[in-house]
Amino acid sequence: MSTLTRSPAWLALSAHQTKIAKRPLRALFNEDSQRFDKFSLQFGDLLFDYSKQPVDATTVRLLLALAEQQGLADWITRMAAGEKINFTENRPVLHIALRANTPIFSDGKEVTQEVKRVLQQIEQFVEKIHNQSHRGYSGLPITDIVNIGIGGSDLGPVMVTEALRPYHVPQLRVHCVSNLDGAHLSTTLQSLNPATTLFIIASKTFTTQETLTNARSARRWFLENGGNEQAVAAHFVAVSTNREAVSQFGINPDNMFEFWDWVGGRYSLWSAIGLPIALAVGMEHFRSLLAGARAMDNHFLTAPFEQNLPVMLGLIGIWQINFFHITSQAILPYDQSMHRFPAYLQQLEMESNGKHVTRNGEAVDYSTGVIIWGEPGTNGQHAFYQLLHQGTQQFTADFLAPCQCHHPLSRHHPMLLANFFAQTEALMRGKTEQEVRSELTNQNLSADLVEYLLPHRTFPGNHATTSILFKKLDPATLGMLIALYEHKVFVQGIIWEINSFDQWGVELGKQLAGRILAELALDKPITGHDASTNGLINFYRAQQ
Ligand code: G6Q
Repeated sequence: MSTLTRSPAWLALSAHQTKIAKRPLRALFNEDSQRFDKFSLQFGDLLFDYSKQPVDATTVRLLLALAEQQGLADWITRMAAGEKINFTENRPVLHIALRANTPIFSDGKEVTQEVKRVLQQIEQFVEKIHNQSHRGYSGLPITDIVNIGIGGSDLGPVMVTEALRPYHVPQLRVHCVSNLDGAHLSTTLQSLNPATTLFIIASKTFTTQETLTNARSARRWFLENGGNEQAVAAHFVAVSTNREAVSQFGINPDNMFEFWDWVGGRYSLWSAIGLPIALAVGMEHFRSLLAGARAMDNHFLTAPFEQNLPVMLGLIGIWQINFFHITSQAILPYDQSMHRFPAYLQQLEMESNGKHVTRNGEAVDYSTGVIIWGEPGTNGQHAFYQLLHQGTQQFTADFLAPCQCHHPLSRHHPMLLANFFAQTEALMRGKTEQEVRSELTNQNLSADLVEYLLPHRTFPGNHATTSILFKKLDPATLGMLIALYEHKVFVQGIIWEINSFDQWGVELGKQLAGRILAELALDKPITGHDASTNGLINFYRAQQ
C-alpha cells in the first residue's frame, strides 16, 4: 500500500465516502435549500457549479485537507518559480510564462523576454498576411493557411480556431492536417491553390514522422502544381524548438517561429504553435485569449483553495475517481463551436495524468487519470445518453455552455440550454417507481400495463455532474476555460504524486512503427512477431 492511501487525509475521505454514498443527490438537495450557493463558485464571467456532485461541507473540508497534506500550495509556487518539476525530462513547466505580463525566470533567464520577442514576430507576420504585403509566388495574396502538426501541435489550433469561428477574419481560411492517412492531406489540398496557400509546419521536435511525412508531401504538391524552390520560402514557415532540423528540412530558419522545451506540447497553443489561431482571428483576439488564460493563472496562483476554481475542479475529480471509483468522464459542451473541446481535453488530461508510477518510481495503488470522451449536446442526447440515464456504468460529466450565443436563430439557444439544464437535473434526480406509476396511470393505461412498463421506465438517477456556464464564448473566456482545465490537471497530478508533464507513451508510439514499416517492404513472409501481428502484416501484404 502506498503512503498516500494510508495517509490521514485519504483515510478520512474513504471513511466519509461510505457515509455520504448512502445519501443520494436528491436527498442532499432536499436537505439543504442553500446547496447551490454553498457549492458553486464564480470567477469573472464563469460559473462553476459542483452542487450536483456528492459533496457536503465535510467533503470540501476533507478534500482541502488532502490538498494541504500533498503540499499543493508549495508545488504551485515551484511551478511558477520555473523549477524543473518535469524531472524525467529535466525541464521546467512554464506555459504560464506564455501569457504572463510580469517577468518569469528559469535558470536565471527571464523567459518572458523571449516570449515577448516571438509574440512580436508573430504579430508582424500576421500583419503582413492580413494586409497582404506578404504574397505568394505569383503576386496573389495568401487566402489559405494549412497547419501541419499532430498531437499538441495540432489539437490546440484545431480546437481554438473552431471555437472562435465567429471571430475569424473573412479573407483567410485555416485548415489543419494531422493524420498520417494520406486522405487528410489530399482532401485538404483538393480545393487549394498553391499560389495562395501558406503551410505552417508545426513540430516541437521536428522529428515526428506523421508531420514530416505530411510536410514533405505538401512541398511536393506545391512544387508539382506551379510552385518552385525559390518560392518555398514565401509558402512554408515552421514552428519548432529545433532550428537545425527545420533548416535540414529546407525551411529557412528566418521563417521559423521559435518556442522552448519548457513548453509541453499539449500546453503549447499559447506559444507560436498558436500561429494559425493568430492568423485566423487576428492578433487582438489572440492577445485576448492569452489575457483570459492569464486571469485564470492569477486566480489559480492567489485565490484561497476553497474559492479556487481549478483547485476545486481538480479535487472533485479526485473525489469521483479515487473514492467513487469512476473510470469515465464525459465532456459535454452545449455549444457546437466547441466540438473539438472534448478531444482537446482528452489529450490534456489523459496524456498528462495517464501515469502508473509516482515521482519516486513506485507503482501507484490508486487510479490516476480517467477516460475522457464527449460530444457536443444535444447530439449526444440522441446517441449515448441512454447509457448515462439507464445503463450500469459509473461516470461523471462536465456540462459546459455559454449564456449568450453567436448565432441567435429564433429560439435555438434557449432550447439548447433548456436541454442542458433538464439533462443535469434528470441525471441527478432520476425517476422513481412512484413517479413513473403516477405518470403512466395519468395516461389511462391499464394497471397491468403500468406494472409491466414500470421497471423499463424508471431511472436510477444519482448521477453526479458538474456544470460550467459562461457569458459568451469569446477569446478571453475560452482562454480562461482552457487554463482552468490545465490547472485542474496540475492539481490532480500533485495529489497523485505523479509527473503530469512527460509522455513516454507517446514517445513509444514514435519508435514502434519503424521496424514494421521496414518489414512491409520485404518480399518474404514475416515471422518475427507474435502470431497475431505476423498474421495481420502478412494479410496486409497479400492485399497489395
Ligand atoms: C504533447 C505530446 C505530443 C506531441 C506530438 C507532436 O504534449 O508531447 O502530443 O505534441 O507528439 O510532437 P511534435 O510537436 O514534436 O511534432
